[in-house]
Amino acid sequence: MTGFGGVKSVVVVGLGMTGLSVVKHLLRQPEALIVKVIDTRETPPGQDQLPEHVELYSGGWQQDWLLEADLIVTNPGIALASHQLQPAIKKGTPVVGDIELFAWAVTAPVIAITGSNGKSTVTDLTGEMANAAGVKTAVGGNIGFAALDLLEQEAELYVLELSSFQLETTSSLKLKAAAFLNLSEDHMDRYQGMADYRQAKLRIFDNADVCIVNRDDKETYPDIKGKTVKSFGFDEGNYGCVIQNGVSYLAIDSTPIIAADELGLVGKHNIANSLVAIALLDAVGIKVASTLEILRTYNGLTHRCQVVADNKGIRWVNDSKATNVASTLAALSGLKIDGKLHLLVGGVGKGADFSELSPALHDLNLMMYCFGEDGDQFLSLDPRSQQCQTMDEAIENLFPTLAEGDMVMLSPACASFDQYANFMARGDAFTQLARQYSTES
Ligand code: UMA
Ligand code: ADP
Repeated sequence: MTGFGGVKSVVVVGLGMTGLSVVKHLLRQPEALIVKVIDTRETPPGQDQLPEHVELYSGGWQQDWLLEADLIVTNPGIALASHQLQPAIKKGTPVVGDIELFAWAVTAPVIAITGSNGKSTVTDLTGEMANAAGVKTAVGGNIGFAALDLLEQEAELYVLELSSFQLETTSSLKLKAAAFLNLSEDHMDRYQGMADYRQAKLRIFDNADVCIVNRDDKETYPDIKGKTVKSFGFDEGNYGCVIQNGVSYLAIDSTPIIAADELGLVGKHNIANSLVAIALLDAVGIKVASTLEILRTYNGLTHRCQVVADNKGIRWVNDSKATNVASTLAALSGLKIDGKLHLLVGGVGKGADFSELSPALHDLNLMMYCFGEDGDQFLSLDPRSQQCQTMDEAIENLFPTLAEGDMVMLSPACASFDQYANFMARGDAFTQLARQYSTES
């Protein structure tokens, strides 16, 4: 199935940003589709923007609607394995996501990025570089802008961040180039295990002309033979690093492109992220030389290791986007602090094993504050920890102990849904507290 042929009634499961974009897209179709929405939440986000003539059932499932539908479109937050979807699936009703609808509609070339960490950075950077090269590029997907809404922009190139959730319900997205950045434990409350999670991510390569993989993480390689594979890594090789006269350069096939020290982004993981952006653009024929200025000036997205206050030698760092163990590990690796690190962790753990953090914590002069639903799971990792109900309480406790050279960092290794609408709201709350307290110091 690659279009709406024969479809009369569509049920959208889950409203939010995705559901709204899907409804708008369905209503734009010439087929005069009958659209209904189900959301299991009592007051779904986006309800106020739903056109009046679209029926909404909220606070649970509506089996009759599902069984009568010709097509079901799910929000990425709804697992395909949800038992409530099974009767319709058994009946043969197709279940797709918003990215599949995007695939049916898009006419310009598409690039996509998946992985456990670094997706948003690579997606945004790639979009900025492509635009700088004069290609009108639209950026969206899991990064926080629904893919279907991008179609209104009539771009020459689309760059999509795709989550494993979105890939589960996508089967015909043709990609000029696709990157699988890395695989580390995340979303174990949704998947049976790592193999299951990896298979969802590997779907990005199903219809990709060029597959970009991580030489340091073999789990990112496609299982299927015969694919065009290009790789990135810190050694020489397709997209890699070379040292000339003692200077480390990012390189294509061992030809230096830009010195690592010239990058606007900091941290070893961002050398990898920059190499992926270069690889993706190279795959669609965009000359890297025309994008180098962006690599020099790009300094990242909000909520990712961002210094939000710096007063009297005390830095406050918002890394709210660190929603799993590997991203918090990346934030801790190579940290340079003269004083003490006050690390704020906790939230919804998604079934993760946090013990991998222990060695990284051990080497740091630190105090750890553990808050939220799964905050208690961090207490046993290091004796220098304290449990708090909320992030506000943690900051209230640590503030009187701060000294010059210290850093206060929110890098929670958890999702935010227990106490905040999303990671952005959590990061904004931290930023506000940081600015308020740092001017008091
Ligand atoms: N939910 C229900 N019942 C429903 C519908 C949703 O309980 O009927 C729950 C889901 O469990 C879900 C949560 O509500 O976890 C959030 O749903 P939402 O309505 O806020 O979703 P959208 O606004 O449509 O946002 C989604 C992505 N959210 C998820 O995949 C959970 C956004 O990624 C994405 O930016 C947006 O579509 C546009 O494409 C966010 C995310 O956290 C940033 N993604 C995960 C991640 O990056 O780890 C995958
Ligand atoms: P995602 O969209 O996959 O969540 P982001 O680009 O938003 O990724 O970065 C989230 C966090 O992950 C950052 O705050 C950083 O600490 C960490 N991170 C970024 N890039 C990488 C990478 N290539 N490898 C490991 N961790 C990374």
